[in-house]
Amino acid sequence: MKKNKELEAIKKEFTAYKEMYVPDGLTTEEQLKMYSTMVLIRKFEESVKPLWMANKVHGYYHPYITLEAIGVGIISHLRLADYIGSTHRGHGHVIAKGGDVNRMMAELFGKDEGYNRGRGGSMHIADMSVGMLGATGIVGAAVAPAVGSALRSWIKRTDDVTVVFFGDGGANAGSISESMNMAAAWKLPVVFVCENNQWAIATDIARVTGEHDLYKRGIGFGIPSYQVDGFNIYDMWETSKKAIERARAGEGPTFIEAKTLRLLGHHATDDNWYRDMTVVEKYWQIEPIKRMADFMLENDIITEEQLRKIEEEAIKKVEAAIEYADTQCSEPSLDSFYDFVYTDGEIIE
Ligand SMILES: Cc1ncc(C[n+]2csc(CCOP(=O)(O)OP(=O)(O)O)c2C)c(N)n1
Ligand SMILES: [Mg+2]
Repeated sequence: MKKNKELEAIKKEFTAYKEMYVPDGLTTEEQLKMYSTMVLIRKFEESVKPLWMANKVHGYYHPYITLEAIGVGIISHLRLADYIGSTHRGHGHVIAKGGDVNRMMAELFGKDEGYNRGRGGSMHIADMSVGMLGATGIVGAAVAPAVGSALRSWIKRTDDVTVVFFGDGGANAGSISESMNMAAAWKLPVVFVCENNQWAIATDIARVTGEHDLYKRGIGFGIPSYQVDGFNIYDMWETSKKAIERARAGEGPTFIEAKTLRLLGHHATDDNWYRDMTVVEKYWQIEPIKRMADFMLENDIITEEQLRKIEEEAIKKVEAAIEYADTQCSEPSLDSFYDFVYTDGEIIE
């Protein structure tokens, strides 16, 4: 009873809340695939904190936990030849685009077999073989290069699309407005995805932004703009479909504000001490994985047995990645300390 009351309260207060339904054109197979990817991201992320506490994983990391529906919902529309630009909270984006969890884990362990030969850590994972242009520790910095990627696509007359993610804090970077203006004027094939979790470290969006419905910024640039329930994968999938089709058809950019609420701390050791936790706790009821699982069970899209199997497979993959990074990979040698700091002067055409 208490639970239902809380849910009703969330529906009133979280204005982006939308009831779930299966959008036209979304197959059961695709739903299961998206669900499996969300679970893999969750298991990967859950494994990192204890590894960090055990001093196996080095450097900062920012979990994508409870944001899974956003990245997975849109990236599920992308082809291998499409591109994404990411944030400092990018593990989920890499996994959804088809990145290799073994190489990701090796990177977090600082090993030579990692994506950046152990030099970059969590915030710098890139994989051009799957169209992952890169995560970045500089907030908002992926957006202008992503518009550059879309410009490349226009110049070369290819039909690939670039999707770029940034947070509500990042949204205030001036370069994002400049990039949106240029993309709109030139009708570039890019989709702007603002992951509005309403917090930028310890700063509440209400303290730094007059207009909290961030999708309205896109409208100012003449870009079709939508606010999506970021906890609801079906809503994210349906809106993203329109956005990707529009970009691929050469009709220009779309702005998606995926509204959510950050439920964990900003990074590994941030315990959210500056927030009212009674507000935060109740939102776990609508976290995207449980919500999708409950919906699929209620609508006979999945069985309990299938759910269990998906979870077991994800855990196995993550355990194998940890085993790989911990026991089969090597520390970069000291001799290679200065490697990759400077180029050898070769000019890449
Ligand atoms: C240009 C720049 N300014 C400040 C920081 C420090 N910083 C790291 S994460 C962060 C907050 C980002 O908030 P948001 O964009 O909402 O993303 P979220 O962490 O909520 O996913 C800040 C200010 C940074 N990394 N880069
Ligand atoms: Mg934020």
